[in-house]
Amino acid sequence: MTELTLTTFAWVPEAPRGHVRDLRARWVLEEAALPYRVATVPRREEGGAYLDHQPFGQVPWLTDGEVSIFESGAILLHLGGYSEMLLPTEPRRRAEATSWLFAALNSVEPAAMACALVRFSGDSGGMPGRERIEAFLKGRLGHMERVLAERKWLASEFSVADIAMADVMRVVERFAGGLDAYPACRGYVARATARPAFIKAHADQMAHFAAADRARAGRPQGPTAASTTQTRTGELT
Ligand SMILES: N[C@@H](CCC(=O)N[C@@H](CS)C(=O)NCC(=O)O)C(=O)O
Repeated sequence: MTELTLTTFAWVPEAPRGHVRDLRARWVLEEAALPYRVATVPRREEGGAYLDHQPFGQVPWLTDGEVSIFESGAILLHLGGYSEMLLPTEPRRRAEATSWLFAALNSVEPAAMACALVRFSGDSGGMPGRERIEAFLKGRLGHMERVLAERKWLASEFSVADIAMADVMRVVERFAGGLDAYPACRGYVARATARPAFIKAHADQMAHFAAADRARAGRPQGPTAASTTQTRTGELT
């Protein structure tokens, strides 16, 4: 097997910790028990090498030997290929998993992000379009509530679709109004995030940024390139 390297930011402020999208990649890597290392880029780096891997200057991206993949959904699909459970090969089951994966990223995440952005903007209620944006998210969550009231996972078994959907719903819970009105969605997030792979992935991301805080505290000024790497054991080197 070739070496898997996941690249994320060297450091981010407190607020997004636990939600930086490398979490989705860490989660699938842990579910599939794949060894990997973590590499970092500074948050605002500009220039060829970075943009060659992630054309929007974002994280995460993954390299699998010579293959470089950006977009968390594409990373989930790529790594799901290493696990029959996470991305089944039987056509009907695969279609279920891929449909729900795209639903998470294409039908629910845009509404969640729009709502979170409105709230981050500090708007106290007067922003034009706010009600529409909130209604958009409510509509999507209403449909997800109906679906999740009747099933444990989106496809027959836990799959890459659940990693994406549960992570999107975590954003709703924390940054976009919460899930009080959606008990089935809330229960689904609780089920997904109780999985040992999520717990490990989340702890590793938090430890990664805590280590970056310590490194910064020992330096006179802000973020610069770091070459932190991290193994599945969570050790920083
Ligand atoms: N659609 C992308 C979104 C990636 C994304 O938004 N990454 C954030 C971190 S979670 C980022 O890099 N933000 C900095 C920026 O957009 O400049 C994916 O799912 O991978």
